[in-house]
Amino acid sequence: MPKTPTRKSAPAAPARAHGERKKSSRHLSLVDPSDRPVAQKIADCIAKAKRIVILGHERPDGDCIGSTVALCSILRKMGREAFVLITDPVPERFRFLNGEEWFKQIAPGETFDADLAIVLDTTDLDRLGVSGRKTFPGAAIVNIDHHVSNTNFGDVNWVDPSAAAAGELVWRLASCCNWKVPQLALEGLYAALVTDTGQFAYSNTTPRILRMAADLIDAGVDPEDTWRRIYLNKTRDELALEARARNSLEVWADGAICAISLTQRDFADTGTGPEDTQEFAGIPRALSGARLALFFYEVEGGKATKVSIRSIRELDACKLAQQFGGGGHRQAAGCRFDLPVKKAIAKFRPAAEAALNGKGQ
Ligand SMILES: [Mn+2]
Repeated sequence: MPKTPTRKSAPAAPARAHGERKKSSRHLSLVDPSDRPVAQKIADCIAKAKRIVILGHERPDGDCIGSTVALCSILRKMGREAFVLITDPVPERFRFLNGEEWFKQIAPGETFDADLAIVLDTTDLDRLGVSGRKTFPGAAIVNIDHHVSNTNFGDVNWVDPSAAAAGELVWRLASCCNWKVPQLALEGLYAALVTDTGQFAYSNTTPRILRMAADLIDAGVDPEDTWRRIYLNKTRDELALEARARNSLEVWADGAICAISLTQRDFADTGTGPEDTQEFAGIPRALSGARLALFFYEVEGGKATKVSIRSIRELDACKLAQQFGGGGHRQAAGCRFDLPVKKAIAKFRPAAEAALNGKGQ
């Protein structure tokens, strides 16, 4: 008979009154001495700057919003003039991070006056969604990222693919520099972790990240509340879009590749948009035996198609994406075609099938 681990039921924790915070462990177990040289360089850049702008990638996700809000609120707590620059609106489910007064919406071509730009969670300046380098002329660039395909575009670069999220790097930076982390920043960092690890499920769910999550909860983050706001906050339209996505399912290569797709029509009929699809890459991934999971969706009124790629450990999704000018992580990557969805699929499919056999890898 298999041994069943005995589990003592813990006494129920006393309910914590809303707003009551434990502040015991804001300075944490995560100070890594090898982070010190780069953390010092970044702190020097921040100390010299008068006006700081923080940016993340286009189509912002939980890590992007969470880590930029967190860093902005940390810098503001230090009395610095800092803003988060965005082109795409903050998705509804991340608005509880309520840093909106610091968000500056900026149109492509517009410039912003700052002497330091800190870019988080972004592989290259083309992914900013703004007009890249021209957006902040004259500003020095600090590049903090965890994507393996990062192009080291900054004057100071901290690219650590072993980090689960850009939020982890912000936390390690704050820990190294002994900065105070306000409540909003704690919540932003937790949102960054929970989203980029797939709710602590993906291969980037390291002991370090779980310790960090524990520190954040210790410091006052309510995990259930955060999870509800992010994941249980869908509209009927979004669920209708999800039904369409599930209906579109195709299986190729004897079940090794599972793909879903959405057209402009699907978005128009359900009153939704590509920003409502952030978890959809997980749908084809759930098929038993799928080694590559693909999600194709039309953007820009159907003129272009984006592809989200998820892979098992043995396959390199990033290399597959790079064949089409994209990038990302080993098991989660993406690319884009200037084609409607059907044509994009026709172009991408042979490369996906070849990748199964280790070609182009
Ligand atoms: Mn990220």
